[in-house]
Amino acid sequence: MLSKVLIANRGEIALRILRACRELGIGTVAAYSEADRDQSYLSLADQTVCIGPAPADKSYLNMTALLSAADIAGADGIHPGYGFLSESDTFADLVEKAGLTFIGPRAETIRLMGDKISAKLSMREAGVPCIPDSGGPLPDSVSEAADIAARLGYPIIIKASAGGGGRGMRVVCRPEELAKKISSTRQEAKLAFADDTLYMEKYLEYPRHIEYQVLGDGQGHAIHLGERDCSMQRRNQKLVEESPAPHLPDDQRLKMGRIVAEACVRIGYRGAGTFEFLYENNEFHFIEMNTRLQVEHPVTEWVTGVDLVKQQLLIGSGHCLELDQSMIHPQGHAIECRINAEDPKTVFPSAGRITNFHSPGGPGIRVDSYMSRGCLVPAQYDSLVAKLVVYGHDRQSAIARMQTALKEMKIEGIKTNIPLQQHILSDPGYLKGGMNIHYLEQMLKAGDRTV
Ligand code: MV4
Repeated sequence: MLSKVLIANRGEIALRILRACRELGIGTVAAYSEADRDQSYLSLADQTVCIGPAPADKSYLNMTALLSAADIAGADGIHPGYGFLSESDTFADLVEKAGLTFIGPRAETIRLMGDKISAKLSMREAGVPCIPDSGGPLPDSVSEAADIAARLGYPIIIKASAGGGGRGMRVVCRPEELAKKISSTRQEAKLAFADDTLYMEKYLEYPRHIEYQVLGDGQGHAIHLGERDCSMQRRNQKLVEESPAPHLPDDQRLKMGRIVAEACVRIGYRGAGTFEFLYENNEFHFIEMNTRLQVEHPVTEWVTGVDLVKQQLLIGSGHCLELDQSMIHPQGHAIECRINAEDPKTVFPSAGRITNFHSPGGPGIRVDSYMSRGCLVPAQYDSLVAKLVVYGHDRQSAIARMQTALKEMKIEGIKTNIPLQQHILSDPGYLKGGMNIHYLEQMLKAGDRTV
């Protein structure tokens, strides 16, 4: 077993990882920036190390500082959480070269999936259904690109191969727009990712975003833990996630799970991962794989009963997967609302001191948060301050619980999106379930409200 893990992250996910380590008897080193020095979760760690000033590039993204901290503290593993360095193949490489364990996939797997063209090629080869695309990098010649677009049929979407998560993409509806949009996407990709490789896909207009959770041990075993519906999003920010995905036929749900687990075995996947799909006209289309733990992992934990962070730590310790597919039987329904520190009208981040915090409780309620009364929500980082997760024996009872919990939750001193979450949880479309990725933005526009 790993003996001491450095947590290269902050906030609720640092706390989540601390708790899992303690349960397994693994020592903990919490890395923190100057902006987080007074956070209460740090007191749960065996050791703490300041890794630099507030700006993320000087602290949570500072590979050298994190590696020195791990060295000084005597850690033998590093958990990157999500965001920050969690999908950096360079960091994973450096960690392993320093003789430590990176808790995540091998650096080559991160690299393979980070390049969206190679990710799709390898997944298509492994039998995962993908959206029709250019089959490789988009050629420099505009007329050749136009031929590919014509073959796919408009509308098409141009994406940066080094992008992902919604960055560096353009939808093209008519051939006249193609040349201009290719060149602007190329420019943006070069600037943002220092790589202007592009690819083209058929654009799906009204898909749902459904993703599959997987675990692999890199030793020939892999399982899936069902799916999550993450279609309730605004500006590429997920707001509500749930498992199982509403109105998805069971045979299809299971078939896609078998396909992704098999694909993980094929590529020797190690650790926790997520297959992102667009689901339209009763069909799944793979778009990307995330090679890390995700924000919304608790909904999967609740319906499957599997502690995903503990599994990551066991796999990182070199254990074979202790679970097999026959042990996974998702039950009931779980929903997560992301609670963000932001102005509900402008969606502008709202930092400051928490003057009062009341967390809801009772059966079927889980709150993952680093907040306490008097704590500081720094302006430098992601605005997520809490995840409110509920469980019910079915979707309807989970929704009732979430409505009650949202009313009970109190966060004072900063602005939050709790009013927006209450609005969503009483919206007829949400209550029906199965809305597409554009639904929320349309609903907010139609209601002429910005909360
Ligand atoms: C797409 C698409 C439609 N067609 N690809 C945006 C995030 C990134 N992970 C992929 N994205 C999309 N790719 C094709 N071929 C629509 C989106 C998309 C989206 C996807 C998932 C969740 C929210 C989204 C919001 C806008 C666009």
